[in-house]
Amino acid sequence: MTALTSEQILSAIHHFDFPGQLESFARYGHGHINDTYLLQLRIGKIGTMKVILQRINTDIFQNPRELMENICNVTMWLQNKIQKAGGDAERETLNVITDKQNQSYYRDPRGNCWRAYKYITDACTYDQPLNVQDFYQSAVAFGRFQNLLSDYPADHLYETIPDFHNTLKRYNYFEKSLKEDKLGRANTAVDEIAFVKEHQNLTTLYQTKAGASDIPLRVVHNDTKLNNIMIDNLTHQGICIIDLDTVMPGYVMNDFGDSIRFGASTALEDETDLSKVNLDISAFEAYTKGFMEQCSDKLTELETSLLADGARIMTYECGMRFLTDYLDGDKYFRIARPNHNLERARNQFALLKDMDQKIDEMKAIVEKYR
Ligand code: ADP
Ligand code: GN1
Ligand code: MG
Repeated sequence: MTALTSEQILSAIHHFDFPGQLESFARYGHGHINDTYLLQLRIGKIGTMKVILQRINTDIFQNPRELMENICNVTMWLQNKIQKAGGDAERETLNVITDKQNQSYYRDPRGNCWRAYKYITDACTYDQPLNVQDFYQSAVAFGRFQNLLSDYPADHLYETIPDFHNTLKRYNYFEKSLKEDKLGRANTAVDEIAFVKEHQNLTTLYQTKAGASDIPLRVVHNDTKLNNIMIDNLTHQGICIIDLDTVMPGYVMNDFGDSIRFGASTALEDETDLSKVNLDISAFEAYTKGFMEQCSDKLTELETSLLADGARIMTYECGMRFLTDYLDGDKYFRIARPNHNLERARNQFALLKDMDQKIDEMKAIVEKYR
């Protein structure tokens, strides 16, 4: 995506009917995909209000109309259920703010697509859990999210990124990038490339253990990392699941696994000292407990038996995606420094190595909460 100027951002802001006067706007959050801004508005003399404005990454989400239709439908569904349960639909799910034409997003003359959300108040996102109890709470929230969408008609959702968690296709694409090696970077990632090849069996592990049709396709989030959940500042409960761009039919093991990949690591995804990167087994147990309490009754035996493998598969796939993007010239994930994607890949592979050591223990923990 091309860089944005302040004038372009201001012009986009003026196409939305936000209340009050704009006081400031600034880049916000640590997402790798969209451009997120926090807007501060002044209402009258003493009131203030915050709004989230995002430029949708249309290199990745190529059909913003379908993307926003998914998000509007899913958030309306959640708002209904939350209200029926006596909850606060303003805080417990995203709320889209339409533009002045009452559209769910605004396309500017350059083709940039903008959307706005009500700001979730009194809550934060974290790149690492503060403690095991908070991580447990995030599992409860993701398990509940799974539950609330369990009867959502999957065929009403567009596939916003085709084959998003098709690990085998991701592998094939990795091989293609490696063969092309457009930037001549392959010789700087020899060990990482070998690691991906050695773990190739993970690309079809679900299918090896089960017939493809035995694993149910469910409406899942598909990007369940900890910084996609707002944690309430006071209660420390997971109050709202955000980043709904990839809500589509998928496997529940991947949602479970991606949360573990990100939140049960002893280090940040960006950590370069690999001696610090391990699977925190007590965090794994806390997450498993919270998730299973919320939705174990909905899962088949097969799904439950594959949850721990889901963590290995998501870690492998994510590392492979970072490495592929490094080979491709950093076109997908936002980077902050050269080699960032290679470093991220190394981090994921260090984590996977530790998971490989601990997989029996992980499976025993899942059994305990079955
Ligand atoms: P990306 O797809 O780039 O990860 P996200 O939708 O996850 O974008 O947003 C990036 C960050 O912005 C989140 O991690 C969160 O900190 C913040 N954020 C997004 N939506 C909201 C919201 N409605 N209220 C408060 N913070 C938000
Ligand atoms: C991206 O959008 P964000 O930052 O929450 C990516 C995920 C990766 C993750 C790795 C749409 O998530 O698939 O697992 O980075 N999202 C998309 O941190 O590709
Ligand atoms: Mg995000």
